[in-house]
Amino acid sequence: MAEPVRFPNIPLYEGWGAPNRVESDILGLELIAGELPQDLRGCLFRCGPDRQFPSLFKDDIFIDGEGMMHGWYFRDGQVDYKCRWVRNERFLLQEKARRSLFGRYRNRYTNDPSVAGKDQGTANTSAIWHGKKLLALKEDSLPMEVDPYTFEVKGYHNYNGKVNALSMTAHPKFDYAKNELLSFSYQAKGDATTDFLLHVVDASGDIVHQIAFHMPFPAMVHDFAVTDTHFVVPFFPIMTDMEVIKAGGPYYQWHQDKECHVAIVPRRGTADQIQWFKGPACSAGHMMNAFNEGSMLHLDLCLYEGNCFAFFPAYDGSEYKPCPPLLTRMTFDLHHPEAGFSKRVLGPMPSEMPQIDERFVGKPYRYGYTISFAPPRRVSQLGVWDHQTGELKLWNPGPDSSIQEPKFVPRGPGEGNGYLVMPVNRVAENRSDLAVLDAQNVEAGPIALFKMPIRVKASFHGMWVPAQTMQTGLYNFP
Ligand code: V55
Ligand code: FE
Repeated sequence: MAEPVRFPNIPLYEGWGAPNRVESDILGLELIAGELPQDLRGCLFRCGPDRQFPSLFKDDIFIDGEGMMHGWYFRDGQVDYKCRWVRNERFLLQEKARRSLFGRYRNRYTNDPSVAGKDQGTANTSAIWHGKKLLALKEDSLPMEVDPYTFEVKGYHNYNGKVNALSMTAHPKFDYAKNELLSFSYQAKGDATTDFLLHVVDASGDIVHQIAFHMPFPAMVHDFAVTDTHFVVPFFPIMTDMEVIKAGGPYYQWHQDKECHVAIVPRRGTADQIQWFKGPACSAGHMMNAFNEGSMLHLDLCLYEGNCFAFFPAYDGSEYKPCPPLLTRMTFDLHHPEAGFSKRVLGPMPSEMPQIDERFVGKPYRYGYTISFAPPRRVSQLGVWDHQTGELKLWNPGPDSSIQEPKFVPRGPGEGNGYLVMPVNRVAENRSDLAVLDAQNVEAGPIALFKMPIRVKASFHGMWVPAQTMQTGLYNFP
């Protein structure tokens, strides 16, 4: 007999954060405002965590939880929705046991002894389409291939054994012009290792170039950036201590007295060409974009002047100091790595989950799209940053509402010419909407708004895949 399922009363599980645990199929979402643009055909894939069963510990954290895949299929003039758990080894073991068997976030030393040596990956962070495969991503594991229409698990994708790593990031970057995927692996040989690999993956899904080196410390590397010519990899002082995790502690700790290190290297370069830039401790989860300007390289990121993860404590027990994510431009002079880097805050509105018109990944660009926190910060708005004018335009989704990460969908030639598609949290109604906006006129509100009778609790990241791409595997944006 299994124990009854009881979720603890913790703030994380209150209101919108309550575990959802429901798989859904909705054929034809209700269109409650506007019209669906005729040229918007394809699928928005997203992935996020939910809780299959109550955590083994009472202090669960936001980024843990079993992966749930979401798909909004824009087809036949309607939008269909599907969500399914990623039925990986962890999920199936727990399903059988009717309880959680895996412990603290990434800490295998806190797992139930019955699952020693089993795969603890959650596949809960993003979904991408590349090399004719739909992949559910989690930075501590290899990409998990799932069926694009049923989300049935097909197994880990190891690039024909060429990946040389136990894990790959959930934040790869697309170079649509070359149909290349740029990716990386950190702690690539296991817990607390400093092994790092950069990968160039071609259109067929083959790894064609790698750069292997060691991080300055066993860092968390959630995201990175690329320019047309270079990889840019920040190592912030959030790191893993083997002794701490063996004792059952947190997988990551914040080290305010260590420096951040940024590695910059040509995309087809070698480890001996890496240039290192250093600066005082700060951190970021997410990068907006990076680009070259002569010998200068600019990196735009949602920067915290402190610890970006409140739930990963300081190593010395010092108190967490709140700091807002501010969109910041870091500038590196490739002729003077010894000079470190400069920082310029691009605007006062705290913002996260930065997105761009991905046709401009690595290039000088004008527009950025974020979840922005205008006061009162309880709710969020869509932010559209214009780096040319310095202007920030906002769309307020309405009372007791907030948005999830907006994805840009190209419509025609020219940067910013496209749609923004995002789930909207109708918090008071405990359900979601799916909004489609014109990226060039967000203040007008949605051009199509679909009502969802259910709640899409949290999906971190995802991707828009045009209908044609799902047939050919290739991206061919205007
Ligand atoms: C993040 C998210 C993760 C993770 C590590 O947003 C960092 C940052 C959803 O999983 O495992
Ligand atoms: Fe992320």
